[in-house]
Amino acid sequence: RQLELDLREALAAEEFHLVFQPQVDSTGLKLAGFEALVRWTHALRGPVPPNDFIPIAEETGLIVPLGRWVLETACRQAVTWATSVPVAINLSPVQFKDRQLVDTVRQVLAETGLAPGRLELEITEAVLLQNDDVTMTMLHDLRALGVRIAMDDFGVGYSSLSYLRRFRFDKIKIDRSFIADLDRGTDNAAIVRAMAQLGSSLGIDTTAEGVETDEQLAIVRACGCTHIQGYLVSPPRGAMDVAALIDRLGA
Ligand code: G
Ligand code: G
Ligand code: MN
Ligand code: NA
Repeated sequence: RQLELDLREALAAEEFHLVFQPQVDSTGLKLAGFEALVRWTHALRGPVPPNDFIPIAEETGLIVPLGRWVLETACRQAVTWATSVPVAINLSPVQFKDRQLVDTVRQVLAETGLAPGRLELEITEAVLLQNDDVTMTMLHDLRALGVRIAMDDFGVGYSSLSYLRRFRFDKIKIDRSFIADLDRGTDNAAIVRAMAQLGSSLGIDTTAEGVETDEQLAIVRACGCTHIQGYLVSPPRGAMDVAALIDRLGA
């Protein structure tokens, strides 16, 4: 497939860049971190959505070098920021098939000088679905490096609750489908409240993803979500705009 061939060359051609979306605490709306998201601008096709190329990168294994580039670039940019909030990156389940993953993270932290506590790794339930000892050992080894581990897209998988039992996450990110549905009926608020209470009982933060309106903000705050992320605060922005976001949101 053409996209696969192009993907192979895109890394060398520097066609990727990162955008950063702020995460803020739900009461003061003060900066609490940034999530880095990869973007691909194809020389001929223009922007290619991650939902189109990430699956191909996963099928072909290209997600391993691409993921390393994301990690390196996010860390290198985060050390230049005038804030000490963490930067979060997304890790694909396929990256856990790479036995070098832990070493790569250790190396990149050493090379860039980013404090390990400022790196957050977002994983989805698909990682834990590979319920094998190797994956669990890798998660514990990553944690031992001092990085933070967040459960992304929480609530939409098969057995979210059992995964919380298997690994002590630093953060739960409530999938944005729950937030989008808040305007439609009170059951959805009850579910978000239950997830926030779960986080609170476990002593971990809960981030409501995809908050777009003041009404949604009011509801997730009342539900007890500790943090929010979404277009209401800011869409993901290029590296050049991060300084302005830090100024606007404090840190
Ligand atoms: O940024 P956007 O909403 O278009 O991202 C679409 C999907 O692509 C999301 O599920 C997001 O987690 C994923 N994604 C974005 N950047 C990365 C990345 O660097 N690595 C991986 N594995 N997934 C990413
Ligand atoms: O799967 P993950 O949570 O990593 O995906 C994050 C994606 O969600 C990013 O691609 C980002 O562009 C998108 N996103 C962030 N905030 C909002 C929002 O408020 N509304 C919508 N629809 N998408 C959002
Ligand atoms: Mn994410
Ligand atoms: Na998510």
